[in-house]
Amino acid sequence: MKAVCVIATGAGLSLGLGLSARVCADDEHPPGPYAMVWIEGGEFSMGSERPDARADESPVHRVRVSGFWMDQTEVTNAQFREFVEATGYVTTAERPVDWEQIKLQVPPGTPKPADEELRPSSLVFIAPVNDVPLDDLSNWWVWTHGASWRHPFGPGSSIEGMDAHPVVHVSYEDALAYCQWAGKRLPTEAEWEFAARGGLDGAHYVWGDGPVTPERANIWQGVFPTKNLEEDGYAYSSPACTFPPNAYGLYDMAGNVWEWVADWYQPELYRQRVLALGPDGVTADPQGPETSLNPMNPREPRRVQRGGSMLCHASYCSSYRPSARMSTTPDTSMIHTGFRCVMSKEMWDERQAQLSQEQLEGSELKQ
Ligand SMILES: [Ca+2]
Ligand SMILES: [Ca+2]
Repeated sequence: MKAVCVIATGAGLSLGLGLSARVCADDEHPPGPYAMVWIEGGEFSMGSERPDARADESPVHRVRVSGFWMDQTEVTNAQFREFVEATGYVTTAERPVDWEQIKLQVPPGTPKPADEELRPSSLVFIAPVNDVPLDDLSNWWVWTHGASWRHPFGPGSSIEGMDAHPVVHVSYEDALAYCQWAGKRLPTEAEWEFAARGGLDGAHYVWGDGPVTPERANIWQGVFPTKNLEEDGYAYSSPACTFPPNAYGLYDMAGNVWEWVADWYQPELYRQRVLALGPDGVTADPQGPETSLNPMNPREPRRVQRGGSMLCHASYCSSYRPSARMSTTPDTSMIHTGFRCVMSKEMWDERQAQLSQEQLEGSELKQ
């Protein structure tokens, strides 16, 4: 199979086949949606019980997913800009914090922060100068007024020249809005892990069981969080298609930016599946639980993110493993968080029918 990476410079919706930019060419499969890869469905072992896996990744159990199209890369700044210009969408990070929403997630009686603190903001990673305790994230996450997808480090910073980088500082709500506009959806957690594994069932990493090297993914080398050696060339995000794809032709399924998936987070999910179906049972096309369960704070619902980021290091989270699960509140935006979309065959067929109809109506108007 010959696959060519696409650095998507637009959503490519006007012609459906993405003729406005370089397109993923794959000489074995028919043309599909712009810059997307067909993932043939199948059955796989979801989760991990290896020593570095966390409790929420086990037990390993069998899951089957139906086929779907998946974005070849994380959604880029150029693609997200096209969406914003078409719709006028304002991201969560660009809006003032909604205290009425936040107060439902914090202990009753928590005083309202000063208006100053509720200004539009997002979380920026700043490496501390000296060693700090690893159990306090506030040592490196800085609530930065004016930080957003357009200004990743706050006012004064920009994404000029970064069209091919993944969009960051997007909330779950933002990711959902983009996918809906593009006629797509977020992948389920099972779809994401199936695709990330690239057919290497049970492997430790998306490239197999070989070691983690700076050539394979944009993660963190050095000592987290104080010293990033940048042996892979990047302290923060890297452009799409910089690192090799997995066996399905998908880029950055390990590292670069975290990717929102559709599901609510429940740490006991896999145990519940095995309890329901037995150890040999196969869960088919799981859509995730109905609600979130966050034992750390039941008032704070969380969605799942997958794939790890440029900030992941073996000593801290090693979340670039395909089974690793992260949970985050849907309104959170951070400098290492983005997403990619998927499209079911039905959605693609519907999209093509819609485009054909629009072209037909256009040609009738010209007559
Ligand atoms: Ca890096
Ligand atoms: Ca990623």
